Amino acid sequence: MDLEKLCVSVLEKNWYDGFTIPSPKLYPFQWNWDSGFIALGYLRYNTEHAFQELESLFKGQWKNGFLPHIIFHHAERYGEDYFPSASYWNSNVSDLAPANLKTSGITQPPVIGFVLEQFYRKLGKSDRLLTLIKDTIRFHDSLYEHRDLTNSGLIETWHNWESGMDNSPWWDQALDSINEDMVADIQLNRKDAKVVEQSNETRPSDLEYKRYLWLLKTLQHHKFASIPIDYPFRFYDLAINSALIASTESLISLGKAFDLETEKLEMQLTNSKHAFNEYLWNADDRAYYPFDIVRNAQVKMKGAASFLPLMAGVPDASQAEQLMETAAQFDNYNGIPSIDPELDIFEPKRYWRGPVWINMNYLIWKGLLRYGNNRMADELRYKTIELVREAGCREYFSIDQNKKEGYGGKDFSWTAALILVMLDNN
Ligand code: 2M8
Repeated sequence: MDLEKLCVSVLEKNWYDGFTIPSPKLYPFQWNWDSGFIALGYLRYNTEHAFQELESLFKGQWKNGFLPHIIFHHAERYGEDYFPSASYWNSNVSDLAPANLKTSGITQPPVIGFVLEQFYRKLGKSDRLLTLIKDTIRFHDSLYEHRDLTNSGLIETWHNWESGMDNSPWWDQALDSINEDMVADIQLNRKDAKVVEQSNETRPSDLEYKRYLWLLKTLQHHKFASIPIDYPFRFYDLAINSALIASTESLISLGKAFDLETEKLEMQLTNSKHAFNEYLWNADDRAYYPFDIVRNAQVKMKGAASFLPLMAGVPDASQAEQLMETAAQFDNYNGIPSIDPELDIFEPKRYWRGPVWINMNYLIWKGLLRYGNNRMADELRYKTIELVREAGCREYFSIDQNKKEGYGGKDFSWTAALILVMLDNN
């Protein structure tokens, strides 16, 4: 089938009465950053769906502006089809959670701001867009208010699921500190391992899942609003903070177009960019790394998210040049691997521990264009499109250029949506 038609058919198949599931059976609800990418795809051919996608997402917004990572639409019927389920999350431990809609209690990289700038460029002003802009500003305010505990200018990540890169080796040391005794009482009812082929090679292990649930339970005990003093998982994550900065920048230009007050956003942008370079840039390695707040150290492993600051305009010209040289080390792969293949912990098929992801390739492509590196950008775009043409709209892919195969979920929505964007070359 023609690639464009294939991508549209995946999005149509996954459209559920106002929102899009990331992948049939594996992810049967609405996910936060997935929806941002998916809306970009709809913007190419169905702008009504693009609006509805984000409007459905914001139905899950909490009273303090927080935007959770999963919205369990129709939980009464399907709530148990995913693990951890709507009832396991039990977001209503917080009075701030919506009364009539179940959600998770953590968030994901805030991509919506820069997605909305694309809405504006394509469709101009509208009341619907203005409502989404205001909702997104409330979301950002909630992050700065509740997740910047030390006034650093950066947002803290309290769960590996928040980063979107769930089992990245970046989090190993923090997660390993949750020992087997601590998770002894945690029961699993995993659905993912039953849905995905070769799940023992592709999905996280049971012990890893128990640790994720230990973090969930601890946050739940604190109503998802604070952390205990000895909480082991606190990071300045690259994806969350890059997305936040790019989105803040977009909200400033949108704010100006809609005559909104932008002074606070401008202050947030300046502080965050400054702090990003202070904490996350490694001049010796010419790369950005996540920062482990508990252990007060950068986690020195390169991976696709090391290059996301480009699309947020974080590096200055000299840093950008060095960073793009570092990225060139990965020229011979199907895109930028989620973790450096030279490292021992690299795993070719396991989820975020090595393979190529289309959202990362897309965001890095945007970053390369932003810094005028059209040659690298064009190559990455071409490779990404050809990979999906051969392997289909899978969740993620082999890094090996001689093996264009995909793994994990099938009919994966953000792969389909972002390929539509890349085919459009815009
Ligand atoms: C994956 O994460 C979920 C938990 O949020 C899971 O594994 O069950 C990640 O790849 C995440 O980035 C993505 O948003 C989600 C849905 O596609 O799946």
